[in-house]
Amino acid sequence: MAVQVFVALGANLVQPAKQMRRAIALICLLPQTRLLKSSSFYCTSPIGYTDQPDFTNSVVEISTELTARELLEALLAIESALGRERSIPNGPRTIDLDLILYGDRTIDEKDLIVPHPRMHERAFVLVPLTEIAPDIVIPSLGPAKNLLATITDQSLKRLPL
Ligand code: PH2
Ligand code: MG
Ligand code: MG
Repeated sequence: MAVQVFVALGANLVQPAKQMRRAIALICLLPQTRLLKSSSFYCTSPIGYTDQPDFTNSVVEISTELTARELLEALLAIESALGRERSIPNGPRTIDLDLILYGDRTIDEKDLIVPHPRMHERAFVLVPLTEIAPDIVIPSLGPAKNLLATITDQSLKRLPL
């Protein structure tokens, strides 16, 4: 059965917007998967480890028959194909693809926690998410819009298409 899934994209190295477009094109090629919606791209200040370039962030909605684990593996393979290296945790990257919501499921397994454990405190996820899914509810946490309203200190700018 197909499940509605949201994936958050982020990049801040080597032409970030180009990396994001490539990643979306590769997501479209995944088996048993259809792209439903793609948000605007946003320029966002780094959260956490701040000594790095601004990020480009977006969110896509897909419909997939892949399991959450299969999709996670596929997203990691796309990250590798686009040259992702993991040196500094939360540091600069050519592409980061995070499985943030898998239907209304809650998953807590090794390397696979859904909803993404920090998405509710990150405007760079919630703004593009509510752009394409204004009424989305995050399991156990409530409407994404209400969570976004509590975040006041994170700067982000929508990029022209
Ligand atoms: N990703 C992180 C840590 N900090 N900050 C912004 N603005 N955008 C990101 O995608 C991001 C971040 C870890 O994945
Ligand atoms: Mg991430
Ligand atoms: Mg990640």
